[in-house]
Amino acid sequence: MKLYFTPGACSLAPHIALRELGISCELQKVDLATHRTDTGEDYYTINPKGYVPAITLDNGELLTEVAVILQYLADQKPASGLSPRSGTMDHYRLIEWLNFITSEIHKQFGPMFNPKITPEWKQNQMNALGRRFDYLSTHLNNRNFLLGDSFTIADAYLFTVLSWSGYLNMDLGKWPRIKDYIARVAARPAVKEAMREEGLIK
Ligand SMILES: N[C@@H](CCC(=O)N[C@@H](CS)C(=O)NCC(=O)O)C(=O)O
Repeated sequence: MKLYFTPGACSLAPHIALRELGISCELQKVDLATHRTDTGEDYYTINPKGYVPAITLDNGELLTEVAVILQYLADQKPASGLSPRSGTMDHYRLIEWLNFITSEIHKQFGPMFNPKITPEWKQNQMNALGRRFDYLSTHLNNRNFLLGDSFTIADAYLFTVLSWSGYLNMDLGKWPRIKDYIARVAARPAVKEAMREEGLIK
């Protein structure tokens, strides 16, 4: 298996999941500015969507979309508990979170990295994210992780997108529970390993 990633991008979520699951996987870095891998390949020839993450499976198939890759990885080690058993209410909750993170948080962050963003647009995005953070903060009131006491693939994804608040110098002071959550996930050995490997921490 090979994971195509860009340091600190949403591909960090499957990278964390791989580490948490103890699945060995080749890593291939992609430069999103040039859409070339660090071995010089045109990334569009590998993933026509042009974005990370993508994984190539041992049978040569390509799988994309963070939320789907995460579920695929967790299904390789069902006993890990990184995803509740299919058909249970907890599993639907997990999917509910994955969809919320991808559409309501991940994609609201995107424009914040656009160098052409206007102050008004930025404020709009910040307001939208702020409403999501309010919701998250209430949810995390009495829980260590999204589904309760156990870390799941949804936490790998949520942590990854929330970590972008650091690069953007966003003030999370209004949401201390979110700051605590980020610190809690960041302290996990597998998360540290993945971040170290991507050169995000020493
Ligand atoms: N729908 C995709 C979105 C992935 C995505 O937004 N990837 C970003 C990095 S976080 C990217 O590669 N952007 C560069 C591009 O679109 O060319 C998913 O959920 O995997």
